[in-house]
Amino acid sequence: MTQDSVILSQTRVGVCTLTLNRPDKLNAANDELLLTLTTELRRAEADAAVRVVILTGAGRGFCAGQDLGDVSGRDMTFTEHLNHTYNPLIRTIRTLDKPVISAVNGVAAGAGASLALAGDIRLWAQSARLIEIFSNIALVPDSGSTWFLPRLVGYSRAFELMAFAERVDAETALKLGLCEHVFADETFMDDVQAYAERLAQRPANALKLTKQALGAALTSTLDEALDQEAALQQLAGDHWEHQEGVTAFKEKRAPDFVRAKD
Ligand code: LHQ
Repeated sequence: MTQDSVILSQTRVGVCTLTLNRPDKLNAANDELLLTLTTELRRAEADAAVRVVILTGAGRGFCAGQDLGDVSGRDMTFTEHLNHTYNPLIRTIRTLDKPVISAVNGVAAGAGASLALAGDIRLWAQSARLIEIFSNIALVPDSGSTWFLPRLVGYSRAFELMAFAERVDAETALKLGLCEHVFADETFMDDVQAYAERLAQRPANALKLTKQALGAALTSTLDEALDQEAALQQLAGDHWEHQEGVTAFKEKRAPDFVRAKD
């Protein structure tokens, strides 16, 4: 992977940062970017040295959605295009067995807004903006926006944001629950890295199972969620991490979920 790659990858202290790298176009997505990002996510999942993944953008944008210069003349329908590129990417993020942080450094528009919402945790720079911009070009929100947004802000607010393609600034995003934290632009990636390193110290197996349980619970009944919790708790309880947590508690010390082994 070179500095020219559409996706840059760097792993430090258990944290893999994947950077969308088409800064001249605010990281607007073409097929190469979307397919490479999906491959890199799978690579990070398979790499035992990686415990947390960060998605961010190079330059002043996070992702301006579909590259509008790259759609004309393509031999795929809209449906085929989504099924080939965006949908596998969103599914990969949501099912990856490691936490994914969307580090929204700048404008996130269209499918880029969906990508910003898809992370398990969303961290924003002060100057970041989210725009469900699809209706400006008379399209339907895609890449998961119709699923993510109403769950976060409710149906009517989601509809309004989509209908008017309103710009949501960082302060509003925090209030609406579109992000968990906002950091200063000047120190953004340092703050994100520090947050991710803290997350990387947490019990990886338990977080993997928590992600699975929450993902399933979003579309299940209470009965189904209770059954799912009971099954996943067995997997967590049988893991060495649980033993380490209990032992550390009894010994009145901090647990070591990274180096402790069974
Ligand atoms: C861009 C783009 C861009 C190319 C900025 N493409 N160059 C759609 C179709 C098919 C199937 C799958 O699903 C989808 C889903 C979608 O994502 S639809 C939504 C597509 N995205 C948009 O409509 C956003 C278009 N961009 C904008 O409205 C603005 O650029 C925003 C509001 C994002 C940012 O505005 P500014 O901060 O004022 O930046 P800018 O407009 O000056 O952009 C900087 C450069 O980036 C500029 O190039 P230039 O050569 O003039 O400096 C833009 O042309 C380029 N760029 N977005 N999506």
